[in-house]
Amino acid sequence: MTVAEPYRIKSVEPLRMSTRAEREAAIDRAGWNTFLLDSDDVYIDLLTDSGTNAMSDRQWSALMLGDEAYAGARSFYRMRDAVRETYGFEHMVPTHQGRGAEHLISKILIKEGQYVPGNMYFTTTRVHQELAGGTFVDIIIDEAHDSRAQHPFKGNVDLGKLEALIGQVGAANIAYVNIATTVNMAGGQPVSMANLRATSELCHRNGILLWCDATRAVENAYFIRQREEGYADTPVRAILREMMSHVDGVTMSAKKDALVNIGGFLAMRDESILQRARELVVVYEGMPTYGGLAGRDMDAIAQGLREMVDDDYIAHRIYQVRYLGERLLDAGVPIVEPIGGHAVFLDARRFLAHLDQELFPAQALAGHLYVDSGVRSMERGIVSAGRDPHTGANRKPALELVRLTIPRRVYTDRHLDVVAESVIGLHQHREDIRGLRMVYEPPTLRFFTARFEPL
Ligand code: PM9
Repeated sequence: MTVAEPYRIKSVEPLRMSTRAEREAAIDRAGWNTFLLDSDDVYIDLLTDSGTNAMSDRQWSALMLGDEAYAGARSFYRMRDAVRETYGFEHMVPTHQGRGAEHLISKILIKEGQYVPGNMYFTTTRVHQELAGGTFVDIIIDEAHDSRAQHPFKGNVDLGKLEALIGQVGAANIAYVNIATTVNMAGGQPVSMANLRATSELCHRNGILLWCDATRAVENAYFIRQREEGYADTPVRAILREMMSHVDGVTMSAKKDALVNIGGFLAMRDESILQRARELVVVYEGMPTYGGLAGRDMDAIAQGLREMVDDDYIAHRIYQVRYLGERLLDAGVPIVEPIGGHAVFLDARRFLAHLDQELFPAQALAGHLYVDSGVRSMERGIVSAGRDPHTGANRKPALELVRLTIPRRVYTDRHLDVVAESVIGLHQHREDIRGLRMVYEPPTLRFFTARFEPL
């Protein structure tokens, strides 16, 4: 059944079309890194769903209510109340974006030498854990590393892996367990409620805190409604509250689920963690009542938090991602299955089977997609995985992906048809695509600014 947009368009932003010659020059200038392209040179921007959302008329109105007082702004209390209502956490500290919250929680909970298990790494999350002296350990189920495995909850924690780690290093050496919902690097794959509950029981039985990356938890809640027995008639807002009842706190990038362009927060139940967060936020972000955000940003978030749990909104959001994924699957293009919540992930290993992973197949494919049609995507493979901080060797993830990320409420299905046609065309001529050589590599989070040359 077709699911139409549950909104209509009130304001539009013109898009610039470019020629192939212009795009060839632009990708060379950008060192074959789509992060380094200018927005003006991009036609359809599927780099990320982060901060690229279209706000509603109510959010734009909420901006005008922003209280820009340095301390104790009304906007802070409205955001705190919306966090209490949607997630159920008593305490909240705003941050400029998600990694600000990751920085704070890593500093608060990690002692040098401790382990931080999680259901697959995320780039910024892991770097903050490592900078705080921790070591990330992957405890996601094996199916998550296989783009073809059909599992309804590929984001699930493998409880056996977590138990084995606790047995091996001892609960005291585990700083906390961090569970992501949905799992970005696995292809936007959800965690089931049963798995969240069981992980929570295992952690708490061993006196270990369970933290959650709630960046895309609403999308996860919708998958629970669709796929997990007993939730078909439960509103997404109630599923989200139940999910959050199993964890001790969250880091959140409001730039995704919360339908805004900037912002984040750390939320929790425990007052002593709140106290530490308030002490640190003034050093790194700003006062505990603004944490790097303007009052108007906090008001836009407060309104976005209420819109994100609207059942019609989230049903259409997931439908639109599936629409693109199914077009590609029908044409035989290899993608991560099941289709995820925020993006369709091309499997560059199978797409470009003639290229070794050291030749950066996903990075090359993202570059060629841009040259072909002006569509900007993102590498999520060997470049994103970076190097092991202890050995200096390249990490070689099983998943070598190109992410076609759909911003919320921004593009129509016709835009996605253009994307699909370009990807399908490239797939038909895939043998022509050659690898890349990295010519500049920054020390951390290299995918943002590394430069490449075609071989
Ligand atoms: N995610 C994304 O495009 C933005 C930049 S990183 C390539 O997917 C999770 C699951 C994220 C995330 C950002 C952050 C950090 C934390 N967790 O970007 O700092 O997907 O707001 O959030 C990006 P911030």
